[in-house]
Amino acid sequence: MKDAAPQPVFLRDYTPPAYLVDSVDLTFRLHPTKTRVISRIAFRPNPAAQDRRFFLHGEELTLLRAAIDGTKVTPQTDTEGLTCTVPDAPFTWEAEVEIAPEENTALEGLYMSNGMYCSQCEAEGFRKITYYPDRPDVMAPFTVRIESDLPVLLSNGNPVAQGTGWAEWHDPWPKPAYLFALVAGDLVATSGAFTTCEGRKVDLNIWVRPADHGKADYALDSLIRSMKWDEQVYGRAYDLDVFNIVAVDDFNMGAMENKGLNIFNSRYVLASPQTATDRDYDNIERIIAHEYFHNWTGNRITCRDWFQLCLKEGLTVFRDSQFSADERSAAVKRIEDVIALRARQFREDAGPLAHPVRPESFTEINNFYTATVYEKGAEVIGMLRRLVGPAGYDKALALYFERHDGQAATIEDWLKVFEDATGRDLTQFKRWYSQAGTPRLSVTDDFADGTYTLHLRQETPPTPGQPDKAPQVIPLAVGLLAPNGDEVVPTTVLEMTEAEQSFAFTGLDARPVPSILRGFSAPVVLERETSAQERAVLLAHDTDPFNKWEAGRLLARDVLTAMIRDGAAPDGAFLDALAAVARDATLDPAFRALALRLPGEDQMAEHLHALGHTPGPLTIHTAREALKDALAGHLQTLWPALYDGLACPGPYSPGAADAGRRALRLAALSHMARLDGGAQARAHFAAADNMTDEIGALTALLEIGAGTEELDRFATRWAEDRLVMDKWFALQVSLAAPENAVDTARCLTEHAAFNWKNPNRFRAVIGGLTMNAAGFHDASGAGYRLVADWLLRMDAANPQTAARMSTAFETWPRYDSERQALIRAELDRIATQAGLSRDMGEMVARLRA
Ligand code: 0A1
Ligand code: ZN
Repeated sequence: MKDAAPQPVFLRDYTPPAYLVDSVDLTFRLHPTKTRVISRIAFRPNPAAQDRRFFLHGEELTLLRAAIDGTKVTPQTDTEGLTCTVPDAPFTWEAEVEIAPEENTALEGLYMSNGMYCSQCEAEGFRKITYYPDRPDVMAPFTVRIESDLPVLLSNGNPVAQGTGWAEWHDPWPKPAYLFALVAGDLVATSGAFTTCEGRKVDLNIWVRPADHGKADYALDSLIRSMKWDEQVYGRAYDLDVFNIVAVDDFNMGAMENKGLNIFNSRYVLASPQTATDRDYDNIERIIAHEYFHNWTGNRITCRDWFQLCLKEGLTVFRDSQFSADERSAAVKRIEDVIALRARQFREDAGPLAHPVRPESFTEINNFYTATVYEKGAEVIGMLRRLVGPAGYDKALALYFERHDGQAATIEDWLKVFEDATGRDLTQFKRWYSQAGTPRLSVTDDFADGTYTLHLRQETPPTPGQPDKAPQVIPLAVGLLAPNGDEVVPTTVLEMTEAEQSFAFTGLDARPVPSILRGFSAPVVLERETSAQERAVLLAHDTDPFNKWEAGRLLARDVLTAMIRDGAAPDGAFLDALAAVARDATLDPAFRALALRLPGEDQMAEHLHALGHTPGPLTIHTAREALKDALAGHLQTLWPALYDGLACPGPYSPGAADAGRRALRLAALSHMARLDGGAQARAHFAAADNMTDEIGALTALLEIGAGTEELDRFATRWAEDRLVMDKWFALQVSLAAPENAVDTARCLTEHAAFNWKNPNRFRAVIGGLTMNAAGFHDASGAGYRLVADWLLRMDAANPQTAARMSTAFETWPRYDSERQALIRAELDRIATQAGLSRDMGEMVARLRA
């Protein structure tokens, strides 16, 4: 069975489970290579089922015994699971299996990390723990007994009893197996308590290894704020007596929302001012919130099947973005989200891996935890909210929780609550879930007799398997400014539904300057011929902070385009416009720092490709550096003033205000480094008392090709801190000069501390190289070769992490034919490797198509 090519599954083939589960009892006798898992599962035929075949998923298990209602049975097993003859009535299934957590390098199922046992079951990992109907529409209460000498033994739900060498847990809330979790280790907790609005007192614990004690305060604080926020904004209260979070060093993803027992990649839990940057703090807050919010959007209401992944992920990302916007600055959060969306999701949508927010088929579901499902999934919800308004949204969500609590739901269910709550027909809107690709919205305008008309045309380019697209519903937030910058028409939301449509604004005195797609009201690419002059008006005067920033970004993009394509000189008017923003003390420093950030090299490659150009990555890199140098020189008097004026008084605080000051100050420092050879950055590095400043100074130095000594000092100081050392590995590869990047990466893979089986370390070095666009795409093909070598090596140990990294190759269509041939050769080499995983097999097949 396993040797045949893995077959895709299709959304249209869904059938209800043959048997339902009333209860699950599990006993774990933990041992690194001989863990025993004893299961006792109460099954009952599903009246809604179409067939009665009894099949339990199971992979890499040694079945020791099985019984039905106490009578021994001998099921038929293969590499995917087992079948057995069962009664046509409720029955109890018992089985005992053996597994070897220590040998589990895939980090899926039950595995070991630094001496501790932990589990990762989403999406289909539970089948590596015991035989079970491992599908999300089978929900059951779980009771778990853990036997081990390790001091801390945790599972889902509430603690029931414990003694020396054992503990029992019970989770009363029916859940799918992907939310099961188990942790056993020598751990210490940072603890707190929270009383819910329903009066339930909840014990909160963040468990870490003893050496990391003291670094979980921010995570705990973020958790408490998330719990409060979900009560206040969504009316959702927590539903168990304890909420545990565990930090694990070896983890494939960011974190996991297992019921009552979230498991986190330690980089998203551990923080101290000395070891974590502002970005780390921000991520911790966001991801703690994300996993906590899943308790309602994912756990209490889960997905019927994995095609519905966006049901929980899009909604939960949307909710965590709302939370971050409320806790920090909404404007800055929106800009950061859009930067990330464009960098990851638009890139995905434009290449061979493009897929709808709700895919219709997959071979390996782990390959679909993507920016499209998560981030575009969240954008789709943002559009829905804009279309029905905040009150309509709140009404629909209340109905969603009321109607579907305890169920495994679908996107159809989700849209139906909006239709029922608001009376709106969402038939056309649903295309956002089924059509892949980023719509391109071209805009022209005219003005006559006081009437200003916008002419809109939408078109979504073909994507794999979808040559033709139908028009989508696009909520377009628009405001109009007078030529002097005064706002004459405040934000209105136009609803575009046709391929071509016009909207008129009457009663205007003069031709206005339009501010289109305010707040980035839809995930589309806006195409409009605009004068630099108009952009400067928007940059200076737009009341919409997103479009104010966007005007600056477009100016920068056009200046860079001219430099790359035509060899133009840096544009003086642009530098002046940016100077005005950087100088404007009425603006949030965090906003100013974002405005100073030039579009990335990858973004420029994508933009130029869309315009029909294929410049070399080195040309893009050189032009961007030249523009940064020009900016540094043009504002040379401003940088020291910003630098001196923005020092944070008092001790380090991770709050948004101080973080914004540091961001702008470090932006100033990086420009100063281009003028003083790094003198100020060296001093800054030496004096830094927090990791944000330390990394900021080091970045400024590496960007100008300096910093060797500082890198050494950093490594000596932080040798024992693996999360900080990840930064050391990543920074020097991603910021290496293009001609040195591959050698730097190769050299680091030979470093004694390059523990490649640790996903964070692997991502730091190999991922670091793929992020150095000009280095990775070096004309020699050496970057491609090195990455492919490591993908193959990692695939044999950890398919999920390897397959994820293969997306580095998704941009091949935008490069010249020599590079395309080099990439293809590497993809061919991977594809023909014997024993390739299902994960990687699917990825290379899609990449090569
Ligand atoms: N559901 C988690 C992310 C996650 C997904 C898959 C995993 O293994 C394949 C692990 C974690 C979240 O959205 O945070
Ligand atoms: Zn999630």
